[in-house]
Parts: sequence; structure tokens; C-alpha cells
Amino acid sequence: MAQRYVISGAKVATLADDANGYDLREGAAIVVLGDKIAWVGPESDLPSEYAGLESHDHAGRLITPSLIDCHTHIVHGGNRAQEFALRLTGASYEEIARAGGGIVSTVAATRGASADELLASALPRVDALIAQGVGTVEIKSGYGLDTETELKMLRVARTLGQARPIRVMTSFLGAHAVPAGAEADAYIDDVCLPTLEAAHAEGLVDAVDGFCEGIAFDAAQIARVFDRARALGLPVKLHAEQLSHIGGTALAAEYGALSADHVEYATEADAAALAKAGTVAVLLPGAFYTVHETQAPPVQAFRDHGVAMAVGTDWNPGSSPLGSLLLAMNMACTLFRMTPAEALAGTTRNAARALGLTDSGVIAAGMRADLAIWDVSDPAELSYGIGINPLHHRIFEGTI
Ligand code: DI6
Ligand code: FE
Repeated sequence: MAQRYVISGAKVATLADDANGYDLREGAAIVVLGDKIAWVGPESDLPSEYAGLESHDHAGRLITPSLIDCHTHIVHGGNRAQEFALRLTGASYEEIARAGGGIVSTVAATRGASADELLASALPRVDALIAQGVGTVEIKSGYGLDTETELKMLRVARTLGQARPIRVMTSFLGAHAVPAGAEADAYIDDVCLPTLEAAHAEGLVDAVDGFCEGIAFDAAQIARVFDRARALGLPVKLHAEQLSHIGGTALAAEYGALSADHVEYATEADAAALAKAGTVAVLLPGAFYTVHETQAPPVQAFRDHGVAMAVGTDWNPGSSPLGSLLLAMNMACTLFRMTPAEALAGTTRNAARALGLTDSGVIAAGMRADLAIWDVSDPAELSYGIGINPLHHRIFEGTI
């Protein structure tokens, strides 16, 4: 039987109004029918047709949309604790990558792991996110760089969404690094594009991503991947301007990408281009922190131009072993000077946009009943705490 109930007494941050921060409503009620939100409004205005429904009183708590982690690499083999130690002695992320460490070392570990092993190592990561109120997680491939392993990663990502109460959105990241011994253009033509076709044919791809960087692929190479995505009718997104400025953000805007991610080195002109294209800037403070980056993304330019900003963990074994989206929100505030309201919009409304989702990220009638109920009185507390998890419980597709 489909669930039907009213949540009452709570403070609700709907995030539904772009111009109005949290859109915080005191003494609000939410009606859940099945897997959807049927009604939101002041308790005193509850329509009589819902008056007899079972009611859950949450006086003193805060309700937000479930959080959305719109950028992760949580399916991977091995770890890179040794690289962490190396960086502390002065080696940079780029130097380690050029010396054969970095992404390609995780590629070896991921190729060597079975699908069952990848699933077993990814499940606790998903569970950690769920425990923090996450209802949707994006997961990228990109540690295979051959057809077999890229497909293996994407199948594991899909399996995670069946094994746990969380929605998984996949991104094909075949253009993540040039495999050892290969040449970039030949890799794109001979491996990346055919693998994208195969993954799409199997229904494994929700979006197509790339790494546009000096240590990875240039804009012309990424454009060839985006052209194929377009031909297949798939949306695109891009790791752009993370370590240097080489034109990824402009390319993302030109292709109408869902998001441009990292964007530390993006310029004012890039911000204008993102705004015009409606592309979300996804900020990833975990990577900024881990690789000892010093250039923060141009948050004020994004504000000035009206670029929507999202926040993700970038959870990966190298540049961001960050397993907490709440901590990412805290870091976005302290390291990038986002406001707590921007950080929460960045893990709800704008994170949904970065994934092309129109059915979640805000609390409104008709949206999925994906909600997080918190033991906090002020929504800023979600960003303010460091390593604190105030989740009371989560509702996923209407199920408590
Ligand atoms: N940028 C990142 O932050 C991750 N991928 C990317 O293109 C890092 C991946 C890694 O270091 O393993
Ligand atoms: Fe990433």
C-alpha cells in the first residue's frame, strides 16, 4: 500500500525560491502521497482532504530536501594513502601524476578488482552518504580507460542504486586520463568513443564527463567526446580549470553543459559564458584542500553573473578522499566564502540542476518525497558544524 501521511510542526527549508535563500517556513506541513510530495504549506491551511491522514510531528526540527552529491568517483579500487604522504613532503598532485602515480595508479587497482570487490568497497561509501541525508548521488567511471573496466564500473554504479535506497546518476568519464603507453588522440578515437557507444547501448550512461587539463585532455580532444555525446542525445559536464586555465569552461558553456566542475581558474569571462549557457558551476572544496590549491574559484564573479553554484564531495582516492557532503558544505563556506544558504542550495536545488534533474532538490508539490529531517534549529548549522552529523532521519521516495 502506498504511504500517505502528513509531516507537521517543522521548520521547512524548501529551497524552492531562487531569490529567497532557504525559503524558510515555520510551522509548516508537508503531505506525502506515495513517492511524491502532494502539498506544502502552513499547518493551519492543511486542506481538509488530508486532515485525517497519519501525522508525524517534528516540532523543533528542520526539514530540507534530501541532499544530492552531484560529483563523486566512489567506485574505484585501492587507495592512494602513499600519495598523500608524498604530497606532505612537497610533491605536487601534478608531479605525482606525471611520474605515473595519480589517476593511472587507481586505474591499475580498478582493473584488477572484480565487480563484486568494487561493489563491496563502494557500499560503505554509499552508506556513509545516506547516513548524512543524501538521496541522490552521481557516480563517474574513468578508472578503467578500457572498455571492459569502464563498463564494469558503470554496472557497479547501477547496482549500488538497486542495493540501497538511493538514486544513482552515472557519468561516463572515459576521457579522465591518458592510459600508460597510449597517445591521447588515438585513445579518444580507438577506446573512449567506442566505449561510450557500448556503455550507452547498455543504458549505463546518464551524462558524459571529461577532464580538461594539462595532465589529461585538451579542449579539442574533449570536444570530440562531446560531439559524440550530442549525437547520442546525452548531456555533458566537464572537469574544467581545476589546476590551470586551458579553456574547458568556455567549451562546457559552448556545448550547453549541465555543469562545469572545479573551476578554480575560471575567469570573469568564463562566469559570463556559464551564466549565458545556464551551466552550473560545481565547487569541490575537498579537492582544493587535498591538493593544497591556493587559487579559490571566482565565487563573487559567479554571483555577479548569476551562475548557479553547486557543491559536491568529489569523493575519489586521490585528490579528494572526502566522505562527507556536510563537511564539503562547511569547506565551501570557510575556504570559498560561500554563505551557508548558498552551500545548502548547492547540495539541493543547484545539485539537481547539475544532474539535469527537475524532480528533486526542492520541497514543492509534485516533487519526489526525498527529504532530510535534522536535529537543528537554524539551517546554517548544517554548514557550521565540522564533522558533526545532525541527521534525525531521511525519507526516500516517501519511505521513512
Ligand atoms: N579531477 C579530480 O579531482 C578527480 N578527477 C579529476 O579529473 C581526481 C581523480 C584522482 O586523482 O584519482
Ligand atoms: Fe572529479
